[in-house]
Amino acid sequence: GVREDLAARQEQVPLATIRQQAATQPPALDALQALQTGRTDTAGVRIIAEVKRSSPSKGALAQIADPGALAAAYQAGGASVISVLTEPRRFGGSLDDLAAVRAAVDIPVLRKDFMVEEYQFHEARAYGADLVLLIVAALDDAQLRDFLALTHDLGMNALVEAHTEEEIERAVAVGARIVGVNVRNLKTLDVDVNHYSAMARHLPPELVQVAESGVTGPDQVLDYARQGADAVLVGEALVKHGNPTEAVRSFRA
Ligand code: IGP
Repeated sequence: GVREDLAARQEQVPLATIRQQAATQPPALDALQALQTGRTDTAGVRIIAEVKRSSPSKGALAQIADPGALAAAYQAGGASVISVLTEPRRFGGSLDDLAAVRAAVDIPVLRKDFMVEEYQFHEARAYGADLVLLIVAALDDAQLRDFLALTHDLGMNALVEAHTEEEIERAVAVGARIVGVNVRNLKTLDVDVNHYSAMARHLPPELVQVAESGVTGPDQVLDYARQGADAVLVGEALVKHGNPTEAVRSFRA
């Protein structure tokens, strides 16, 4: 799994080397600012557009020959942030995908993976990420705190992902600035878009609020925006759409 893959990479590129590579990158872009909205203006909702080849629930979603071109097309449609799955086993992603996307866009890029060790944060930065994912359910409070501090030390931001009220509280308690509510239950993989409204009221207004998963079209984006989401993360619906620029544009309208 994730740990074995990580151990193999660390053997090839030791922590000291990857840290050095991270240090030679241009500074991370400000994803926090890119995702902040006026909130009363639902038309201002930001789109985090995802490069997603496959998923555990649906299998292969799309043949993505050129992830950089896809990301550039998302940016042309008005995406605020690009999310790139780098997890290889269940999502078909890679760090090469991250590097390709980084080279193709000049908006913030999210490394979407299961972050469980310090090494991965330096690696994210070395490959040009501006933002990383922290899944509350997968980390204890000490890890959340340490990883958030490390993320900020590296000049990046974290999208801290929660699914339950308790997880939202933990995210807030450790000082998350950007909190995502994933309406997909990661244990059952069930998607329930109505789950967002139940959770949204527990999100402090000063934090950037992100609705994740389950968007099939512009109506769902609007629905999340009306419930206070500053940004909406969309994967499947965008990779399956034939025209990614038009897709993002239509989701913002
Ligand atoms: C995107 P969708 O339903 O638009 O394809 O979902 C995104 O929310 C989903 O990819 C995701 C995810 C995750 C994937 C959210 N959190 C954590 C892997 C790990």
